[in-house]
Amino acid sequence: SPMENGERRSACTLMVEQYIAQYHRHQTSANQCTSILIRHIRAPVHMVWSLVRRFDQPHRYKPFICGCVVSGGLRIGTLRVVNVVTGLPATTSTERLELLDDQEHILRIKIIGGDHRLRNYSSIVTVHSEVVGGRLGTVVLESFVVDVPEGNTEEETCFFVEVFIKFNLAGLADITERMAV
Ligand code: A9S
Repeated sequence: SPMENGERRSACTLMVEQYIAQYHRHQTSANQCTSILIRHIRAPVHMVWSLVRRFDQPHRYKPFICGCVVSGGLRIGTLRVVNVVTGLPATTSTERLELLDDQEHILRIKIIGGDHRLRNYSSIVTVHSEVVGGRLGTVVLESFVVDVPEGNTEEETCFFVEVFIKFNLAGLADITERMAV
């Protein structure tokens, strides 16, 4: 019934709000922008996390990344240099693993270099189990904070980053939903 659906939806919204309050707090300074994207995936949380946690293999689901070289294991402080597909206004990005929590399913990274315009970019990805229509699924939350470059507005910067994150989350959903069937 519509009533039940309404109740279920608001219960999910409450959970997501709780995850955001708990895991997605960023310290932002002047001239930075921040936002969060939410993606529901019809695959179990362990499958989704198995891809997200691979800091050394972002190209498995990020469509604009074609390769990656890492400096060490999946430990805090490990750097990766990702190669960007041709046709974008960047070729590489150097990124640092800030947190990989296999219990709570949290990945934090920072971008520390590269020939692109994302300065002081920091992101948090968390994955959580949810039940949709009696099936086990996953909700992925990805939030970020980044400097607003000279000559851009906060809105433009957020939109730019959100486009890439949306494609990444779509790639993640595609692959894990195919693994799940
Ligand atoms: O890959 C991510 O987690 C998120 C983003 C926003 C990555 C963006 C990007 O890799 C490009 C796609 C190349 C766009 C970087 C670091 C800079 C860009 O300009």
